[in-house]
Amino acid sequence: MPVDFSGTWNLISNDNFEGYMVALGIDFATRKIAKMLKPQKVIKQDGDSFYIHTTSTFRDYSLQFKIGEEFEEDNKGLDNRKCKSLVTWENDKLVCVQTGEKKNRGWTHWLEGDDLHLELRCENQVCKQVFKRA
Ligand code: ECB
Repeated sequence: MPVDFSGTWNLISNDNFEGYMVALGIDFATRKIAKMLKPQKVIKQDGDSFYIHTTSTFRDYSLQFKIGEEFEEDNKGLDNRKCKSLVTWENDKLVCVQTGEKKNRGWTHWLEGDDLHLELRCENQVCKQVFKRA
């Protein structure tokens, strides 16, 4: 059985989100608000097609992609920088490389027990988020 990330997920931990946001050049006032948030992720997966909607009381972000198909990502409401993104499978992990102005930008999703894990990378910063099923 292939991995299925589908579901509604609530953030339970968020390590070094501050460092990740600083690396992305997010201003102090926005960081202060953003780090208080407990975002929810809704993931809809149909084979290799994904829809990921991250919602919070402050801002929302949605993304649609297919594995192996590069797409333009606008990061609207986040750092607003455009990049070219490509998501691939690495065993049961979903790995996104975001090529653009920022070096070493990307993220990885995987399941561990009943939890959804997300590592967000930018330059030399790594943010680690864990979500539980809603
Ligand atoms: C959308 C909820 C967070 C809103 C934070 C608002 C301002 C901070 C600005 C930039 C910080 C950069 C990223 C925020 C962290 C999470 C949002 C989605 C991260 C992401 O790319 O998730 C992927 C993988 O699930 C799908 O888009």
